[in-house]
Amino acid sequence: MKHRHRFVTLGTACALAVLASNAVARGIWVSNNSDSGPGSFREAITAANGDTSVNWITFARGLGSIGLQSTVTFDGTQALRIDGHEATLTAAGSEAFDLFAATGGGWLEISRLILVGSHANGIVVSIPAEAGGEVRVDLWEVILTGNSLFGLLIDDSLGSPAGVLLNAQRCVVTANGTGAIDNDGLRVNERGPGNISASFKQCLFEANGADGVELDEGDSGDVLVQVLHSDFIENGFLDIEDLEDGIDVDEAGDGDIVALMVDCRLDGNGDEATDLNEDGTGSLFALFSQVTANDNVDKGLTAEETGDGNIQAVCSQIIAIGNKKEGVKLDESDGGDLEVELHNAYLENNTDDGMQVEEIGPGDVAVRIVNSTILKSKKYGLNLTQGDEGTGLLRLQHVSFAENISGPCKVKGAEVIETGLPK
Ligand SMILES: [Ca+2]
Ligand SMILES: [Ca+2]
Ligand SMILES: [Ca+2]
Ligand SMILES: [Ca+2]
Repeated sequence: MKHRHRFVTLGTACALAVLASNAVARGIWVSNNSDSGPGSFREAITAANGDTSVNWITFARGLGSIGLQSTVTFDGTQALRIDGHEATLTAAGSEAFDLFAATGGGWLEISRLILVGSHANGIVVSIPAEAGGEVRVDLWEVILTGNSLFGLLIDDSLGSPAGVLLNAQRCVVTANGTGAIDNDGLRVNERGPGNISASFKQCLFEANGADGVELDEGDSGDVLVQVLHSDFIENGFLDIEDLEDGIDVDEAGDGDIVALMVDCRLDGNGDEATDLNEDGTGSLFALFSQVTANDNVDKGLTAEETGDGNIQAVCSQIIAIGNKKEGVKLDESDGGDLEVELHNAYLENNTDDGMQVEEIGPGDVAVRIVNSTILKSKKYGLNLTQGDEGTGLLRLQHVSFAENISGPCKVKGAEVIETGLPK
């Protein structure tokens, strides 16, 4: 598998937050790799389930692999910090069970733990129906690999009032979701009130059967996602009827999508590199910088907004080469405007338009492309449509189009202002 992965030494930036706010917090040591019994991980969790003052569980160094006979379930409501010290949890035998489950709705922090080879899910965090506020999950140097269903599932499908706050840093999520269709490397299902707030830093999502990451926010509430220095490579290959994406964000009902993506690579995914879908009332705000999306089986970078609300997107230093549909595609429909700026982009050899922008329903469209090159598209370099009432403006400043088979630009319903050519 091709990827460049970056585990930057952060020194003291580790900053695992101190969980314990009460003075009587206590911890339990995992001292052996038995499935159960004294000193085992299972026994430590059992103790935490029975005593809310247990706030941390630390594995001894060098425990190696722990073959579990069944799921280890934490059902306490307290915050819990688990430091795995590079221990591996895996399934002993062929029975299908999740390796680790948390069902109490407290703040869960897991570091340096490897979860591999479950015949079901790696980790499932089930949010209780009565949970409020934000259920927080922090992952630090967690490896989820070769689990048949989800690598990590955070499930709020009971529609709790709570939102989900997820921080993943320096995590590796690979080769999960190969046992059944629609099982992602990492999935958040959020229902009822509440936001999904997710941050991924220096993470790798590769070769997962469905999406690398899917964030699914179904009712009132926003999706706020930042993705920094992370790669999404060759995900979404399992279901040939419905190939899937590098990162898929679905927001429905009231609420916005706010997406920030910096220094990321999204290559060779089965469907789109990014698939941002904002539905119902609310807008989509996206800032992409230093993002590469090459050789994806459908489109490269895409965002779609329906219902009342706008798209505002700024894309700088974007590379999209060899995608099987458009390199960059933005669709805004129903009430609302579409505004996009593309700076220093290089779009080459995409099998549809290099960039396609469409605004349908009432609202204005404004596109500004600066210092960019769009070449060898199988259709147009740029295809811009103002579909209904509303103004349209396309500003091209130092944009080079070359060898686009249908022509450099197709513009419908928009005034074109072009200045300068690249030096
Ligand atoms: Ca909720
Ligand atoms: Ca929503
Ligand atoms: Ca919405
Ligand atoms: Ca709209």
